[in-house]
Amino acid sequence: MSGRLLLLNGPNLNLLGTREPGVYGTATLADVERLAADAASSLGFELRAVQSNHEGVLIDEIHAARHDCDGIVINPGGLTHTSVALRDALTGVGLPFAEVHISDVYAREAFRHHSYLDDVAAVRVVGHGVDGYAEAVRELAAFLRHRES
Ligand code: CA2
Repeated sequence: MSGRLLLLNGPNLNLLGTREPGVYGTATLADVERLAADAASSLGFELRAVQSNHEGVLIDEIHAARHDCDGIVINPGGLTHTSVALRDALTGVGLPFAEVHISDVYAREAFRHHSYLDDVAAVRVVGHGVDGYAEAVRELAAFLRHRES
């Protein structure tokens, strides 16, 4: 199967590789986008990568994806734990999506344990570091392939 995936990174993920290496590692956002694009291309998918610190921009990108993407890989950052609007955008467009978290949110503060997306995500990869993005791409591609057959 060939197709296109949207990779969305939410607030503060532009800081990857510059601070908190003990929690998020040393890879930069550019490294993450490259590794996800490589994983996608090895499976015959193109990948468009967008990072934004603004909830509305992320929602606009999700809406636009319904015209040209087959699925979405998203690390919503802190919006994971707060945003009904992001959930509504994802369920509204109806594209299958993978929720990724670099850190193990369940081993951190209690406010990170709740996700507004966990019950509607097709795939979840939590706490596998930045390699989790490649894993999410592979699992989402497998989900799409299985759905097509
Ligand atoms: O583990 C993850 O990927 C998170 O989605 C990252 C969010 C956090 O709010 C979630 O609970 C878990 C925060 C992203 C902030 O990223 C930074 C990276 C480097 C330095 C500072 C922040």
